[in-house]
Amino acid sequence: MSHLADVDPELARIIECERLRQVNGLELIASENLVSRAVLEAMGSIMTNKYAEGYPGKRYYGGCEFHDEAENLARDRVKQLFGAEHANVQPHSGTQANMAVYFSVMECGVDRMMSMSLTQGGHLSHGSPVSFSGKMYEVHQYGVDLATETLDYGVIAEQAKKVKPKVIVCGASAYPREIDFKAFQEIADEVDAYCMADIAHIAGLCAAGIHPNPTGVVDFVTSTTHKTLRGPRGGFILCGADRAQSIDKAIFPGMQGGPLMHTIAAKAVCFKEALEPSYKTYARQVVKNAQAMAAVLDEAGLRLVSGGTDNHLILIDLSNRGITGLEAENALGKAGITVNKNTIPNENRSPFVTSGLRIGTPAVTSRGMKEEEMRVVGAWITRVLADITNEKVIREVGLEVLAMASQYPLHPA
Ligand code: DSN
Repeated sequence: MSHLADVDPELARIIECERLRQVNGLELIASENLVSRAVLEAMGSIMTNKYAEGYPGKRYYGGCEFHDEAENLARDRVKQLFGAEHANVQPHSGTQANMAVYFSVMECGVDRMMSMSLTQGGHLSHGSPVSFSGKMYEVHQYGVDLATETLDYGVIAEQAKKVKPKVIVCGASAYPREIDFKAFQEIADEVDAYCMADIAHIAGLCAAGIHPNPTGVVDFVTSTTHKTLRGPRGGFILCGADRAQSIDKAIFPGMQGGPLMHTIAAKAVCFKEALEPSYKTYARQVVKNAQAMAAVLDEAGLRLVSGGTDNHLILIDLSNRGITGLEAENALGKAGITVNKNTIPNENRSPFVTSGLRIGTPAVTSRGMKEEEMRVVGAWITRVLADITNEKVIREVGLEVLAMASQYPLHPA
C-alpha cells in the first residue's frame, strides 16, 4: 500500500482504519469472509486494465489472449468444483447472476415466478417489490412453516400447482437449515417450471460436500463468490450444456458490458483454493463453529429460529427480549462484535429495525477459530444482549474481544 499512501493519503488512511477494524474485531456477518493474500493479489492486479467484452475465443477487443486463459481457468475450475457442464463467471454479483437466469427464460410483464419471501429468509433479487425482479415479473412467494420455521415442501408444491410459475427460485439469505434441492426441482417439473437454486450463502458448503450440491439436480444454479466460498465479490452461474448459450447471451450482451477481468482472475484463485483438501476441513469447521455457538446461545435462553442450525448461520429471535435487532446490532458493534439485524418469520418490524439478529461463522473460521472460541464468543453475545444499556459490560466484553482477535491474524500462516 506504499504507493497508495504517497498518491492518496486520504484514502490510504480510510483503508488502514478499515484494516484495523477487521483485525481488532470479530466479523460475524453470515455473508462475509476474509480472502487469502493470493485472492487479494489477483484482485489488485493489472488484469483490471483490459476490456474483454465477449467470451474466451470470441472477444470484441484485441489482446485478450491472457484474459482468455484466465477466464477459461476460472470456468474449468468452478465446473470441476461443483460438477457442472457449463459455467459463466462474468456476473458482477449474485443479483446479476439471478437476473441473467430470469432474462434467459422469462418474459418481462408476462411471466410468473415463485420464491421465498425476503422477511422469511429470501433475497431482494428473488422478487421483492423494491427490486427489478418484483417490478418485472408477477411474483408469488412462499415462506416457512410458522411452527417448525422450516420449509414445508408439500405446501410449496400445492402453491406451485395454483400459481403455475415459469420459474421457482430456491435458496435463501437467512435460512439456517438444509435445503432439499431435489424436492424443489420435482415441484418445478410437476408444473413445467424451471428451477433455480441461489446458493450464494452456502456455496462453500455445497462445494465441500457439507450441504447437498444442487448442480445437475436443478436447472440453474447461481451464486456469489465472496460468502462461504471465500473469494472476491462477484457471481457465477452453472447450468447444463443445453442452456449455455442462452445464459451467456443474457449476461453479455444482454445485461453487462466488459467483464471485471481482475475479479475473474481472483475467482480462478478462489476456485483453486476451494478444490484443495484443506478447504473441506475449513467448510466443515464453519458448520461445527456455528453449531457450537448456537448451543451456547440456546442454553442461555435465546430463542433460535428453527431451534438451531445445519449450516454457517444462526438466526436469533429477540422479540421476547424487549429489544430490536437494530439495538442488538449496535450494542454488539460497540463491543467489537459485528453482526446484522435481520427479519425473522412472522416479523412485525421494518427491515431496518427487525426483531432478529443473524450471526455467521465463515470469517472467524477463516482466522482459525474453533468451537472453544465460539463458545466464548457466544457467552459474550449473551452477556451483552442481557442488558444492552450496560456500558460497563460492553466495555469489558470489548476488551476481551480485542484480546482474542489479537491471537488470530486475518491471514493465518
Ligand atoms: N446481502 C447479502 C446477505 O447479507 O445475505 C445477500 O446478498
